[in-house]
Amino acid sequence: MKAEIQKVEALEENRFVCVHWEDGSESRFPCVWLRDNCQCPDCFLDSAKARKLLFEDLDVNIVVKDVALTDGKKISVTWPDEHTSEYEAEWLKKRCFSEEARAEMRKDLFLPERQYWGSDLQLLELPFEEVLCSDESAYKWLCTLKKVGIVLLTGAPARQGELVKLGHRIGFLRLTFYGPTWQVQDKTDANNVAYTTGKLSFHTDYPVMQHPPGVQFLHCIKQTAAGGESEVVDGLHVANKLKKQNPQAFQILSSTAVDYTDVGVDYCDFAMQCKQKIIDIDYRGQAVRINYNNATRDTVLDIPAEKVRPFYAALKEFDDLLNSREHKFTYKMKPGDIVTFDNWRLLHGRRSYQSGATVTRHLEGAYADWDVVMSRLRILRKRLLGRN
Ligand code: OGA
Ligand code: NM2
Ligand code: ZN
Ligand code: ZN
Repeated sequence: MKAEIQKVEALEENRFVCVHWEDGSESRFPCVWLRDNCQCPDCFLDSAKARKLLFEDLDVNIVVKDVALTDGKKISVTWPDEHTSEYEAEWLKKRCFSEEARAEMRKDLFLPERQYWGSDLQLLELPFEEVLCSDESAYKWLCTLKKVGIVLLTGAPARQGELVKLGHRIGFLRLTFYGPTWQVQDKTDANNVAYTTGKLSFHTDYPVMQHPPGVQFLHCIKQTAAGGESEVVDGLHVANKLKKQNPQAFQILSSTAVDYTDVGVDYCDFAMQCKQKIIDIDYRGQAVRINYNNATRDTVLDIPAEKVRPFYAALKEFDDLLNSREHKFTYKMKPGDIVTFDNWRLLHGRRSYQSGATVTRHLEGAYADWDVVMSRLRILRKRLLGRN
């Protein structure tokens, strides 16, 4: 981006600074924001890229005393107390308050674009080893994970401990009561339905946490001959469909707080309780996260009796849509496969399989937080494309 300033002036009783760009467009910057974001060493700690200026020292009614253009690349502002601030053209352009500039910045920072899918999913496969050693591959992995919600890594050694390497690749894994990583296999006195040979219907993991893990990794170490197939569905896509098809059901699922419970011992003893909406929505009413695990949904249901059946009916509609042939994608993991997916967006399940005298199926699982994954994605992007 090459931003050049043609002219700068103070407007509206010096409460705004207006920058006229060479392409004829203009940006208006409120003075209080400019003063707040002075980049001088007194106001800003460059080594931490953080504000030193204290809020109690900020006058929210501040106006500029003087503003001037220093070549085409910088503006200089003098404040009533003679403090001066300099702002670079490119820095200002990115922070322009116009709707378009803010949308652009939002896109850059959060990559909100989603590609919805159903049974037609084109599941991206990347070699595990490449993701570990090549920045291009790791970047492609994380971008697709964000946009599509699922990526399959292939060819990993079929042994425990490989997910820890993936954790190091992004930064670190998310510890939960099931341990830093956890072993999905048939266990006696299982402390979770996942640790049996039973079918797992579509669910998100850990809705019993206030902040459920954003990303899940499942590494197939051993696969059973019959059964044990995996299923995934794009939960946000299906939630959008439900909203169109049955707005009332969507309204119920996005406003009813459902109790979840998980009590037991694993990494240590735990007694988890949480209230979650099955469909979380943002301020515009858009579905942003699914919190649904039928196994850990509590017997306690803290809603008035007359709302109970309508709630179940709404959930049935959603569940039916999730399970419809056009929405779900089925595959079977092979030893060495690592499926990585967005646990806020996808629901996943597995078909039942036969129990045996010895372990016939073994997956190692782990969680990561979206904050950590997005942080790694931004660093890789900067390294590869030279932009933030
Ligand atoms: C789980 C899970 C999937 C599988 O452990 O939560 O969804 O294929 N496992 O066993
Ligand atoms: N495991 C697989 O919500 C859940 O209980 C999901 C979690 C046991 C770590 C299962
Ligand atoms: Zn300053
Ligand atoms: Zn699961």
